[in-house]
Amino acid sequence: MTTTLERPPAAAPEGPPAQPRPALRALSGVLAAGAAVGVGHLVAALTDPVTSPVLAVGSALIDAAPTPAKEFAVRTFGTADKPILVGSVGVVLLVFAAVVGLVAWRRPRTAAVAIGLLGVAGAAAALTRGPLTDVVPSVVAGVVGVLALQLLRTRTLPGAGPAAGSPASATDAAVGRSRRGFLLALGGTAAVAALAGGGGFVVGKVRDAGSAARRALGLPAPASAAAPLPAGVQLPGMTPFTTPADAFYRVDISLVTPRIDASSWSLTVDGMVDRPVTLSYDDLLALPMIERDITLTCVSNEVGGSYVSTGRWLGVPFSAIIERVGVQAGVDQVYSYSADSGYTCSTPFQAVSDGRDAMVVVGLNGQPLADERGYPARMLVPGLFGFVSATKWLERIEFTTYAKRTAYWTERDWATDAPVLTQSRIDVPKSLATLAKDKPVIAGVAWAQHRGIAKVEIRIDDGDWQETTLADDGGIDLWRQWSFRYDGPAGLHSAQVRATDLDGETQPEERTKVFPDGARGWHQIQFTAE
Ligand SMILES: Nc1nc2c(c(=O)[nH]1)N[C@H]1C(S)=C(S)[C@@H](COP(=O)(O)O)O[C@H]1N2
Ligand SMILES: [Mo]
Repeated sequence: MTTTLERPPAAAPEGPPAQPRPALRALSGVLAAGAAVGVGHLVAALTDPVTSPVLAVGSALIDAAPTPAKEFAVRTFGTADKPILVGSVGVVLLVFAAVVGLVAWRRPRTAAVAIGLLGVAGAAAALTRGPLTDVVPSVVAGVVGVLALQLLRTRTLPGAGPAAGSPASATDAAVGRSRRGFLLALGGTAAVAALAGGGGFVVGKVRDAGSAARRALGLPAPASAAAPLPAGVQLPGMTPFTTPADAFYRVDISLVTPRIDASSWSLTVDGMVDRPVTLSYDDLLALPMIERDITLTCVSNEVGGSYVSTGRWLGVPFSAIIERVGVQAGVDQVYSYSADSGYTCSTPFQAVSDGRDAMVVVGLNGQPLADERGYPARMLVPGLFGFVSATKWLERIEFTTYAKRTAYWTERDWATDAPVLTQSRIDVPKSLATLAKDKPVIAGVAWAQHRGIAKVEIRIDDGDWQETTLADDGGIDLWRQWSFRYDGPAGLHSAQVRATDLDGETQPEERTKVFPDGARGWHQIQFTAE
């Protein structure tokens, strides 16, 4: 009896259930997903920022992509193009959410499952890099998404659009009410998305400011200071000999810059050693330091590329660490662990024990390392590409063997043994630029760390190779600037450059890709002589 009376009189069973226009449905899906991601982001900001759902998925993609699409992945993801990756994940999410919104009124259960699956995807992604607790932001996001969509959907169901032929005046008021309710719910969902997402952003900024304050503490003076630098080539547009810290190239797999608290950080040195040790930041700073100018290069540097920089590094020499722990016979690999992203790295033991300036770095260009550069400490080994030597956010060094441990990039089929290749680059003029008549100088840099540059040659059009003038030498671990006075005819020309290292090896002409052990080939530009 009561049941029949409670049924709404006219509206229900005939025809399809009422639903908002497609644009509003799609918007509902997008806003529900937005609220989900926003709340997830806030929860992550308060715990561990990289567990934010979209970032967790992006990070998992970085790890997963290289095997099927190695070069592309590293060029696109393993490098500075992180916003592209995050943006792509965002676009996919947006489209997915819009489609979910479109079907939500007809297939509410499917839609709820689909939104929930987004949370599951985020949680699964977070688990690939972190502990079980890392799933929390994504799980919360999934729940928020399902609830938000449910709320929006139920706000419109009672006759949002009058069925064809129904008496308009009777339903108009109800329609107006439910439309207002729906729009209010839409606005509320949007507000949750914006406030939570914005809150997460602000929390992140506050954390950054905190880590900057800690950093102001300063560093000890080196026991062994760097030699004075050569004067270098002074030309407008020329690459400075020392790269300013904020202009240094950056390559890593960390989607969110790690912010490590040095006061609770420590570095463990263990493995096949007599006296394993764990050093606090203060312990590390108390050891005698060396300061050296060293050029660092990435294996992903394309011919003519910019993944090469030079800095004045301050750190503890590996020789001191090796002596302190007593490395045992049979060790052939230094296996280093990053505190972030599960990143690991293989370095030949020989390269840190043959007398070169391999070190655990704490400072760059007179300042403590910046967060993106590996604060509180990182490794650096002259003569090796960064991916086999320069672990940032260093937390453990294990002396071991290649038979026992395999590094992050080795698992993704990059070379295990990767000394830097000899490379050279034309920096002035820029390609397609004009060479001024009053100062027709072509110039650039060349590097072959730990072998040294013997000569740099240039070829104009199809002419003979001519030797350029090398700037003063800073040592074999540093790049070398070169310059060349152009006295040829006016008009459009090409210039090619090639370097020869002190072992007598000249860069080969044949181009190779960066995968698996670095790009070969000659850099070439076109320019117009006035
Ligand atoms: N923890 C961590 N360290 C890392 C990496 C990384 O992805 N994670 N990338 C390496 C690579 S490939 C290079 S080339 C150098 C780059 O150092 P930079 O970003 O300070 O220039 O860092 C190395 N150290
Ligand atoms: Mo690299």
